[in-house]
Amino acid sequence: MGTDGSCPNPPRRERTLSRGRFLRGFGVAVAAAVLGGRTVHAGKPLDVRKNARTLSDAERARYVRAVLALKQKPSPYLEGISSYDTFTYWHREAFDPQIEAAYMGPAFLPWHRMFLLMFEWELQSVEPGVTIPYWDWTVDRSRDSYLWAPDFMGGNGDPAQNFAVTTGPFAKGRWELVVFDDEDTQQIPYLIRNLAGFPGIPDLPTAAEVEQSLSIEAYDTAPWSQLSDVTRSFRNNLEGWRGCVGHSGHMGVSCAGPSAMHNAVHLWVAGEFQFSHEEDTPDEADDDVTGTMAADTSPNDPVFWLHHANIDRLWTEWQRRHGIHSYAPTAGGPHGHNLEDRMWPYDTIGMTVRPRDMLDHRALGYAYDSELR
Ligand code: CU1
Repeated sequence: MGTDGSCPNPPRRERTLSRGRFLRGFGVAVAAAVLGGRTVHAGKPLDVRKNARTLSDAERARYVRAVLALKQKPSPYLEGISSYDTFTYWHREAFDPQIEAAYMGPAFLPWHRMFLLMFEWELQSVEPGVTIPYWDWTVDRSRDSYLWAPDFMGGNGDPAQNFAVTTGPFAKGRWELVVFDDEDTQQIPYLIRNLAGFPGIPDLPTAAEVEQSLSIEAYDTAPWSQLSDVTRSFRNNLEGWRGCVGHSGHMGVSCAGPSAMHNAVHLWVAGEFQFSHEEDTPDEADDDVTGTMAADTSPNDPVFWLHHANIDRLWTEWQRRHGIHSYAPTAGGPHGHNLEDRMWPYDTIGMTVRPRDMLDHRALGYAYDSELR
């Protein structure tokens, strides 16, 4: 985890061995061409994703109910795991150095667009009509925001309990984490948050930073990674890598940070702290621990979806200004990141999902309230 203050999801690590162990338990249960059936929305009104701060009490309750239900619902895609945890699992595996499907490259935005859409379909399977709300962190930027209320995402972690979240629907004892990072030796089965407690990230990104990001003309630039020039690559600017050096491709990129934009939001929520063991022995020093949102398994924290809905919304705004079909590259990017490449894991469940298929969000059946005003 990003204890060096640079990256919420540190690049390049070896996890192939234990990944195999994890996979064996699941197997692929369903191979359905889901996208083909779901993208045809002719005549159907658009699903509207709303600013979370505008939800009524009933809408907030319905959203929370849907999320909780997915933790009980068996996965339609993988055996032996809940619908909810399927997404956490896919997200973690996307960091496999052999896969690199979701971050640190041009597909960051289209990959997550599909990820959110599939999560939304699952939500709608238990609560028809529900949509993922978005968290505009340029406006709702305090630790006292409505977001952290006990009827929504639940509160900050309790410092007396190693920053366990103890309030709200996703509190310790009510919301159990089961998918962990392979390198996570502690495997703490509850949410951890230390809001605004990450070194170097006291505040969430500002509206001015968002505006700067949206003004960048090119979607992305070579070398199509964390190394892409953040003054010229909208994607890398928004993803939030800063001060990265090294070689693109496998191994060898390190980022001095400080993280910005998307990455910074992950770290701001997660925070960092010293985990205190109940019975410390002299040879067992306290470890530096980061919160749930800093891990490869960050979807374990349900605020992940609200954050990424906002990121997706910012992409729609960039597309409105710079052209909906602006995407790069068509070739020369990492596998899975070129316009026509099939993206993992969707290809493993019989779906053909390419960045090209993700460009027009309205054709996918949804819009944001901010673009309909
Ligand atoms: Cu993210």
